[in-house]
Amino acid sequence: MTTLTYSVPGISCGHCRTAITEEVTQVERVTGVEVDLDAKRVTVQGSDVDDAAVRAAIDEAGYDVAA
Ligand SMILES: [Cu+2]
Repeated sequence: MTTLTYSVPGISCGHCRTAITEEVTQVERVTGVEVDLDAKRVTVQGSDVDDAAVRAAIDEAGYDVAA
């Protein structure tokens, strides 16, 4: 089980949460996505999840990962 976290400053509302969740959920082997609106953080769980694929999915949703 892998847990990856990403800081995404552009997150501001429920729409952001929905957009990011929909994209990241489609990444292979991802079993859970949490978007924390206050912390502006995305937490991804799964088994052997590809970090680059998650970053690409967040980008696809229209958001930039801070680091
Ligand atoms: Cu929003």
